[in-house]
Amino acid sequence: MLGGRSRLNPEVGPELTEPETLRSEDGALQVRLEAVAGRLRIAGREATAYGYNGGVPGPTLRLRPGDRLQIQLVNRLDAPTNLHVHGLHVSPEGNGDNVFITVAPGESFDYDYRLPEDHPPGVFWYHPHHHGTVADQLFGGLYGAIVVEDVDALPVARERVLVVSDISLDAAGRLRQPSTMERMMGREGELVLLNGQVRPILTARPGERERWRVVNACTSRYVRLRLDGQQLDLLGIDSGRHAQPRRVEEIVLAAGNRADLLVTTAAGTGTLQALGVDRGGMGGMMGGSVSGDVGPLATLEVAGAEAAAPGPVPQQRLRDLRGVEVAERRRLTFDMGMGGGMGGGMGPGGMSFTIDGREFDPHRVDQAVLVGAVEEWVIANTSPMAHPMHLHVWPMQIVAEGGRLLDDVRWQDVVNIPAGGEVTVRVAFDDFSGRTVYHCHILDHEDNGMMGIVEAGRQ
Ligand SMILES: [Cu+2]
Repeated sequence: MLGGRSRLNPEVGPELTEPETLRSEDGALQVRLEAVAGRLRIAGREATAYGYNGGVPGPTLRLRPGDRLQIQLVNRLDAPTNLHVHGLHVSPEGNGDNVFITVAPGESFDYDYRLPEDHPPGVFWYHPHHHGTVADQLFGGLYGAIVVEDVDALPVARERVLVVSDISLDAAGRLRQPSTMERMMGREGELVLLNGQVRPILTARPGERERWRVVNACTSRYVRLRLDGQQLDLLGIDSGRHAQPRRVEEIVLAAGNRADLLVTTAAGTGTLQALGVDRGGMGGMMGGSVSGDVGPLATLEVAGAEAAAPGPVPQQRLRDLRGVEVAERRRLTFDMGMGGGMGGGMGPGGMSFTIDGREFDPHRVDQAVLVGAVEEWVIANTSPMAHPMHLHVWPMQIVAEGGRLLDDVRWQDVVNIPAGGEVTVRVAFDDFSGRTVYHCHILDHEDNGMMGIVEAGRQ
């Protein structure tokens, strides 16, 4: 045995299972979510990890625009936690999507979210957001998917929710703690899971159109997904949509991104591959931080009688902020540095993780915006690693990458900012006032200070 380095021997190749689905009725969904630490089933084995309601992932919540979602979060962990509904356009105040709430061990909190009638459809997710322990709690198994359904359903044979996550478990199934270096780079788990399973099998008939809602719930890992031999059409990333589904060979998801995909099946066996993404490193000084090839994530077996051709996908209506007046322009700079600096250097290995030279301060408002304003933010990255920038509550329209204007409409709530690069986004601060955050979705970076506060106020 190799002691601490020996790993859980996963069960490989079971049939794909999906978490329990909890669906709204008559415009409302009430859910009790218990965050539990203990014995759970992961990769077909007993593990000692975290989960919501005893499962990894937690239940899938299915909503419609205009719904009210009430979640009673019960904390059965031995540390404080809370809940973030990633990507939902809901109020950040009070008992809404308020990341400043602390739910102590043994206590509970009642969240109450109201989705606007025009809330975009798509796939979203939930996970803890208690500053300082986000990476630990998410890596341990605390996440689940949220689907906001289309007003006009798309014609598909079936839908699947596919949550990609990673975790490191020792041979006894216990969580392995990350090293200082891993926290600096952003920890990546040794096991990459699909709905908590290793290389599950999916079955379909030829000619069927399936809808895959893929969530990258990894703590830091980026994934590049391919499904050779099958037809992939991308509806969009996060809550974004293309006017028409776009034929793709592969998709890249940074930590926190989701893909809404159509798969049109052809007879044979397809392998869903998760390939590597170079997200930079520490300039050769301390080795790279590449999200390496995972290999097969799932197997799709397509056999049987040919299905009837599915109906057409309706044209999607897109909002475009490129032609509107911009009320304010800002520049935000993500950086990493060795030690020193103003209040810096407190992160792993003496490294500081900053936005505009400052680490997160829960008592400081970094960006004051007006409700209803459209702003343009240039997000720059002067560090040698990529950082996926996430803004809560309001989605971002990417208008330029590296100063080059885009010729299509792209809305995301996690935007990858390449090492040494910059991306320009426009944000419409619609509907809600209050304080919330933007941060790096490599959650070790967030926990170590790469986060700022935006406050939307009324004039
Ligand atoms: Cu980062």
